[in-house]
Amino acid sequence: MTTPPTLGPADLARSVLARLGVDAARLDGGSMATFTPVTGAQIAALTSDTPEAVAAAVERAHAAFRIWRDVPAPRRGELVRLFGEELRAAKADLGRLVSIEAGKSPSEGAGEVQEMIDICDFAVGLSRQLYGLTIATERPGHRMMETWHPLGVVGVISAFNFPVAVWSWNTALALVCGDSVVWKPSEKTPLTALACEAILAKAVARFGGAPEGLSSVVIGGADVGEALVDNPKVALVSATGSTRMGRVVGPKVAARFGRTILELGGNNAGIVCPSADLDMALRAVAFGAMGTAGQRCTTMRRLFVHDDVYDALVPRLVRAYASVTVGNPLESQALVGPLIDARAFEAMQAALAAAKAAGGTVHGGERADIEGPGAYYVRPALVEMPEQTGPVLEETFAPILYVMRYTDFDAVLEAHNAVGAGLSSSIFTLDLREMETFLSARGSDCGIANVNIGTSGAEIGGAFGGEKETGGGRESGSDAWKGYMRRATNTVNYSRNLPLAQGVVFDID
Ligand code: UN1
Repeated sequence: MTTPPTLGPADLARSVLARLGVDAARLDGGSMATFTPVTGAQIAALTSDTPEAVAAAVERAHAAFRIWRDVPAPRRGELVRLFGEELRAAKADLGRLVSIEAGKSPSEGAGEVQEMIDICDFAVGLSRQLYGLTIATERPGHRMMETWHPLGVVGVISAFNFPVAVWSWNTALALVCGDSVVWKPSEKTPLTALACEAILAKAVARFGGAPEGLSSVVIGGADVGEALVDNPKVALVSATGSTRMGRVVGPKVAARFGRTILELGGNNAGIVCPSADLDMALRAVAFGAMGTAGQRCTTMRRLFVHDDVYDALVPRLVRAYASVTVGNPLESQALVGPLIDARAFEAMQAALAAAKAAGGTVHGGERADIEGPGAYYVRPALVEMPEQTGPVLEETFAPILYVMRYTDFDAVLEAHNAVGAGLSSSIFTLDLREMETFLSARGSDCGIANVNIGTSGAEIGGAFGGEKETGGGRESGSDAWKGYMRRATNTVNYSRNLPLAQGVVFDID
């Protein structure tokens, strides 16, 4: 057991913010109240930025970009290296603040900050590897190549559930790529954003000479987000949130020919095959479905279990659901913390009612009386469904796992892919044919397809994102950096002739 802190979460948040260098004067007097889901208590009342203030931040970011793009990329990487150092020093405090503001367990709060450190390390290496191709040309005495150039201002819109990591994935890459950043955090988690701003400011001060306005935070609701999305000087909008949000943001940015990286909803599934290691599947499903109180984009929401192993696995899962610890993440070792707010609770209850109406058998899902009426703790719900209908087809951002039987492998692949979202997926099997088929062109249609691990908890080294209604964007590792740069194809003629491509003749006297 950890020793209960003497301060309530609101006071604890304020002391952490002060330690991280956030000016206390910013926390009061505004009309944007922020709460901790841990107890429901108010922490702060921030002042929202106006759309004019957002425009001014974009102007400053654009001016900063024009300077930053000329700084050599490895030198830009040095700023990110320093940021990684500052994050290491701030890990405990920032992780704690994530737990207070988003309700994550201490281990998940710290894990989120670790993702930030990891992406910084990745981006530092990348700052010396922004490689372009050289390409064989059809013309003698010519050279063809690709060069990658900084893109401009990146607008980052992030969600409450990964309040700091997703920003860092974007920002660490954007900075080494020569871009500037304006960040609109979720209105549910602005304090962790202010903390990140303060931590980055320490790295900027040590770096010396970074242009003013290189990375900034704008606070507010939909109007603030819209001001970013509509601003033609924002070259790339990287937005994480619901598919509904993406349906608004995507067309708006496309209408001005801006670029987007959309990381939207997921309806991630696991398939447990007859040969699966059931002990392993049990643990993986438990973490994937109940971890972070079911509030990850990558949370496992559907589980298909083969008829042969259903009765060996599902009753054990039901017992794990009944015994998992739910509680105040600041004062206990509970694995499952609170839902973010009342709306999340209502959405969960509505989905469970719909599942029941569709013939589902619900285990768990009731509200847990922890920390009084302003906090929304629930028992995670496992729902045995006769088929994939109704709420099973939708993402409900809460800990609900719909479990279904299957008998035919091809049919289960069809069912797996028969939802709108396409983020993450996993299969539990020791059968090579099943595994390879799942990973093949006719297998999982998701951006992430795993074998013998769950759907969540991706490392930063891979490209993160998904297909279909998940939006198609990719962030963090692999070559996701290309989304933050513009590509130029260059053909250089070092001969004394001017041969035209495709053998075209155009002779003038
Ligand atoms: C998200 O939920 O928005 O794979 C991101 C994971 C984390 C990131 C999730 N690395 O679960």
